[in-house]
Amino acid sequence: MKIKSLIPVFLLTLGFMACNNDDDGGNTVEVRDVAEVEAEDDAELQLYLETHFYNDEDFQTPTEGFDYKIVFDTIAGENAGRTPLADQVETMTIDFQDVPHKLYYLIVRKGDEEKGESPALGHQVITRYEGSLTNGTVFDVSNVAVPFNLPIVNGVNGFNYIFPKLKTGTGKAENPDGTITWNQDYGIGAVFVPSGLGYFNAAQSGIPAYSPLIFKVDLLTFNELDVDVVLISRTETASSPDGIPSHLEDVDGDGDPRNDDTDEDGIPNYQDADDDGDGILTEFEYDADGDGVPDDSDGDGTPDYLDPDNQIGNN
Ligand SMILES: [Ca+2]
Ligand SMILES: [Ca+2]
Ligand SMILES: [Ca+2]
Ligand SMILES: [Ca+2]
Repeated sequence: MKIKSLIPVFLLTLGFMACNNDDDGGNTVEVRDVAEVEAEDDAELQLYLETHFYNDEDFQTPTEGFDYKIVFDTIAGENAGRTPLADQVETMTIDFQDVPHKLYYLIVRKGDEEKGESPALGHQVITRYEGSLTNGTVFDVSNVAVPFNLPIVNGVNGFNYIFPKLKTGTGKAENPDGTITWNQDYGIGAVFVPSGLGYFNAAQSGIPAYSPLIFKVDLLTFNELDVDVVLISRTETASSPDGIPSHLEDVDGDGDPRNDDTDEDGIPNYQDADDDGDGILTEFEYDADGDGVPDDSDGDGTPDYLDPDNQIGNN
């Protein structure tokens, strides 16, 4: 009797937890039509951009102690004459499930024009950031520098695209107390992300399903990555870097290494330790003669590591 009566309670509890599970996996609600959601999100973002401004005057003439943080506010009252973000943002178009999505971004400070460099998808960026909803609610923030490996996979795809638009600054200085101060010339920007390039129908902690997202970022610096893996069983992989930085494994040069998969095995080259699938690891085919130039043994213009016809003993 006791056990029987416990079962429905147990099931009820599980059901409740599933409904309120807002941990990493997200709480997935009904999947809506992507184009329909995109249109709603774009309208919401446009409205936000038309009715809000940022503290551009503070950045133009910084007062002592200015923290170089972007502040958005509503155009109203004493701020009625401020320039709407809509007049200052630029756009790019990124597909989600074959539906073009408009991403709006704001360059507040590009970075150092002479010494600064722009990262690509494939780099690890070191950034401070803040993520919020269009109602201003902040769901995530880091005021200390943290690393993100680009491209972000299974996260906010829209977050990736602001960084290549910015440049780094001239570096940092260590203070007598051991803390770091970044020179005030690194890139600062924001990106306005439709939910299709965010979490779409998967609610997260502090983020309802189908929420457009806003991220403010500081691009402090970036590093090269080399993240290739080999399959050691059907479900397990082992790290096996191939010596080619991820951002240089963008074979078609479109700025995104996720769509370059020479052997079409579903693993893009930047994660695949054997790009052409010929059984010889890229690290042994790339520059076997060590002259710093990728080898092309049969001279057909396709380097050996991307050329399955061309392997040792098959020249
Ligand atoms: Ca690599
Ligand atoms: Ca590519
Ligand atoms: Ca592959
Ligand atoms: Ca190979």
